[in-house]
Amino acid sequence: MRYYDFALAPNPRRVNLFLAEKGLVIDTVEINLRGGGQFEADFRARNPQAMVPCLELDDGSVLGETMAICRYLEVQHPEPNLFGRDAREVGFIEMWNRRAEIEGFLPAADALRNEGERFHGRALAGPRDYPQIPQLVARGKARAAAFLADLDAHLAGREYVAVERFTMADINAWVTVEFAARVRVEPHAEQADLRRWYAALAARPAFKALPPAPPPA
Ligand SMILES: N[C@@H](CCC(=O)N[C@@H](CS)C(=O)NCC(=O)O)C(=O)O
Repeated sequence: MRYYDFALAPNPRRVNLFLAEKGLVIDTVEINLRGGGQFEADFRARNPQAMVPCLELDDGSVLGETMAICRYLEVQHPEPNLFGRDAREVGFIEMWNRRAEIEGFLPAADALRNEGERFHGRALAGPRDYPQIPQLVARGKARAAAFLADLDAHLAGREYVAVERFTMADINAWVTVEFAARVRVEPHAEQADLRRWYAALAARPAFKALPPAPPPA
């Protein structure tokens, strides 16, 4: 099994936190997205999606998608459980995984990739080029800010996002908040519950071991 990573990019960071929380160490190849490593022939032959993270299994097949990779590994390494032990946990963890990704992470990605030269013609990750749509920058920031506000309200009186213990939903929401900072959407001073939760997770060994995220664009 071989894991293809780029430790600065937000989707691999979700997998990296999952691996660290599980205490898993996997043979890892760093694909330098800033140098176009995702388009090199060898990597594209393995993964025509030209994205990281992905996991090459021992039979040579390649599993893409952050959540699919984490779910695959959770089945192989069930403890500590991060995706739910019963129907209630599974349901709420899945709900917050999807909310974090759809309402926070993807809007922040819209804001990042539809502005500036760096992603000119590359408004979406993947093998196809798409032009930027500048109007998506403001909308993406507004939606990411709304996600942070909703998360702050939800966290009042709660230690963790989905259930009464640390789960994958915390990883997804935390990386979403970290990623939103790259487009200068950050928790407000008065969002005390969001700040408390974010700081508590940042103090966990797995989070402390993560290399710092890139500064705001
Ligand atoms: N839906 C995929 C998205 C993966 C993705 O967007 N990866 C980015 C890094 S965060 C990438 O590989 N970008 C390559 C590019 O921009 O060309 C997942 O959840 O894993």
